Amino acid sequence: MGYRVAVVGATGNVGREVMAILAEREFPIEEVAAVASSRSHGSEVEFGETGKMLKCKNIEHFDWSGWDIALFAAGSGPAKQYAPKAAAAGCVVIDNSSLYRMDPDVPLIVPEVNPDDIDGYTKRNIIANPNCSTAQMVVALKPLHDAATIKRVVVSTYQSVSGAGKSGMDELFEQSRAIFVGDKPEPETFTKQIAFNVIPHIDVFLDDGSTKEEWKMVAETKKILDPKIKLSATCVRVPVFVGHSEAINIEFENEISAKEAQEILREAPGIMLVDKREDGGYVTPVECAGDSATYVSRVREDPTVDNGLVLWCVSDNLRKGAALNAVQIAELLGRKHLKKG
Ligand code: 11C
Repeated sequence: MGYRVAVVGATGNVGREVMAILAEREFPIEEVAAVASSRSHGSEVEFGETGKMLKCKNIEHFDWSGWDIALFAAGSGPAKQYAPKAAAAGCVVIDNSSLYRMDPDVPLIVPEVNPDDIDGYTKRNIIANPNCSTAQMVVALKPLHDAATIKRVVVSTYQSVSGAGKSGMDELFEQSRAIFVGDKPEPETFTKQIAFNVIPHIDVFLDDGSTKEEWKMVAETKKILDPKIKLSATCVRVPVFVGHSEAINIEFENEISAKEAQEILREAPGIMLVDKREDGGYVTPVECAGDSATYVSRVREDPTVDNGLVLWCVSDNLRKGAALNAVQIAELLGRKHLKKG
């Protein structure tokens, strides 16, 4: 016996990945619906690589009653309009947008980090999925925090264009092509040229000079991992199609050596340690794309602070940063609360 699962935003980058991961992980499904805006009405999406084609249902007329779980990957607008309707009809919403993340009545979950927080989902029948750059970072930080208590984190991100959706990927491709053929690259999705460039700006600017992406990393880490952790982030868009990278400096309360950290990370759930201290003995985004793990490389001590470590963390932002984490939340929900069969 399985679940009736609706995937909302099924035609987008993350929605397609949700379909692929549900199929790949053999999530127990009785029925799956591809739900999308009226723009995608009539189009078809494949359920993973099963060959099973699903005709998109129009979200405006979708009847949520009888559906167990809705995985929303459609952005804040549809989440605001339709998630409460789905939740009121008894369908548990797992939302990938930023809309509900900081709502005290909505658990914000990374299953490897704070699985028990999911128990609070009944207050609104909504569970939030974190921002991609936060998700991979907290997976790496959690086991180290358990071992030596993190005081402060300074993180610089190198975020791929797929974080900005299909239009971001198209823009990188088109600008690269334009430069090769001698045309002028026109920025549209991004504020400046992204091909052969980097842009220190993701999401809107806030009054204090930081960006919302940077604020999200601070606020979400506190909610998921520990409100006492101080964090400073600089988020940068780079000309990579898939895979976010992060250089993370960590200051601990207690002593921890690089070797101890490597041993801890080698055993940690969701982490793949690739740290050979030789040419190529680390992971880059190209190798992590399409993979489920959060990779950690270049673990070393930072002698400029007491109990400091530095590491490099890479993950597929569409998977652990979005679709995979959402499906893992659905699995956790099934195990803890919505048992079937
Ligand atoms: C990016 N991290 O790379 C963003 C995308 O809050 O879910 C995801 C935004 C979010 O542009």
